[in-house]
Amino acid sequence: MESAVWEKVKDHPCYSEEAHHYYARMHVAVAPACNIQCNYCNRKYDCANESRPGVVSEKLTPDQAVRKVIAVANDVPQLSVLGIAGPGDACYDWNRTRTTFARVAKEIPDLKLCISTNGLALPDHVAELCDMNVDHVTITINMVDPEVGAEIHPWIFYKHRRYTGVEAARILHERQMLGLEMLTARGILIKINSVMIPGVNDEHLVEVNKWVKERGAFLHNVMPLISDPKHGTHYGLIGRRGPKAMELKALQDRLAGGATLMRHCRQCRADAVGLLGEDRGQDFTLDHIADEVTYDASKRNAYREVVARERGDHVVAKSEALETVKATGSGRSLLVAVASKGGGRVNEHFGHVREFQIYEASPRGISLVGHRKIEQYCLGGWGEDSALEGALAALDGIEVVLCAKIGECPKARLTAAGIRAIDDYGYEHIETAIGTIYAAEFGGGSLAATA
Ligand code: CLF
Ligand code: SF4
Repeated sequence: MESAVWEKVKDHPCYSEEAHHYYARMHVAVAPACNIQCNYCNRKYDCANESRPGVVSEKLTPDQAVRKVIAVANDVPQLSVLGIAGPGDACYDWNRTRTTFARVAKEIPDLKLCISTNGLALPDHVAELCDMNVDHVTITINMVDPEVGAEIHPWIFYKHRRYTGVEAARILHERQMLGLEMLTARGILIKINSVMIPGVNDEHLVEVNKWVKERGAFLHNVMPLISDPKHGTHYGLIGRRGPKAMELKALQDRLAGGATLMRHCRQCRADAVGLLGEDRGQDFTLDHIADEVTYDASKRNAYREVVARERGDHVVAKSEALETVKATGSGRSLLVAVASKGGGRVNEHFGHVREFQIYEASPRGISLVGHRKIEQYCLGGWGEDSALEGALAALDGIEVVLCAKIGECPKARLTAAGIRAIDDYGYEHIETAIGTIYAAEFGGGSLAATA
């Protein structure tokens, strides 16, 4: 990667898989209005228990948003990016987006600014995005064929008119491509988000991947449709299902070699705060924030120094682990579910896991290929049997679970399901642990202990 590009992505948890172990994002829900309808979206208000895009607990004015950003920056040293990602469209609700960014940039100049948009209004704001030093823009592109698009986006509102069906999808498509080309020509890094909707665009996303690669997209993030009748979305209500974890992985594997894939997305809420995969949004609702807040850079600065050292060690550990894997001479791949709460280490107890990071080890590398959410197994000292059943279902296709600690009972249940639970590498770098296990499995190395 060119050094100028690395400088832009090295602290961005979404644009760099490595950075996501160390750095956090926050979203402020300042842009509630939207100019299109997606069949997977219901901009529901006040539902704190759901984690999916478009859902927020409170919408903010730009003034409130600035206070919140300062409060989070003072308290969450990992914070490196401010994103505006709904619950509507950041480019359509432009005045609120622009005002918020301008005010935050004045208070905390080193915070990266990031937006997510459906692309319809994007070309109108490219010049201002460049002026505001926005280096990262996400465009949600689910189709390049308007016939497919009409099944996903029933209407758009454009130039004071409502359009429907294929005509609407054609306009949306043209505006998305125009915005993408304008931004890449100006050196802004573009991530494309695509929602994988089985039976609608799953096959078609191969074509989308080609188009966005040809137009210079930096990353392509294929996310699973989240669909449930309780969400009140069109797809939820008609019973359109999301893809299974292994179906998503199969499509992502097919796309390897095309536009570079992002595989660590957590489909954040529009008011998410914290490392990807954790959400501290409820700690920073307005009732937790003082009326007057002043930015104090000390915690963030101290944290950056620690991360710089940690990252150096991590790079060495990764390269040694890859050598260990290659030295086995095996061509096999191994899927491992890792319990981690950050820092790139195996540092979470099995009973506390809410999501596993999924790694694939093979002679090509040891890479994060996804995550699986589960219900927390241990609550208040007791293991919940139903949660364990859910975890077993979520671990479909996984051969090894790596965690800092696991009790005898869940370990035995995992073993009975054909999954080995290993807790001998607690607080090790993830790649070091996986490399050692891989060598023991396929290369005759010795393993500290296995279930
Ligand atoms: Fe937010 Fe999106 Fe910026 Fe990241 S999220 S606006 S690029 S700062 Fe990241 Fe969350 Fe996935 Fe988005 S994990 S949903 S990709
Ligand atoms: Fe919802 Fe975003 Fe689609 Fe608008 S563009 S309908 S906010 S998912």
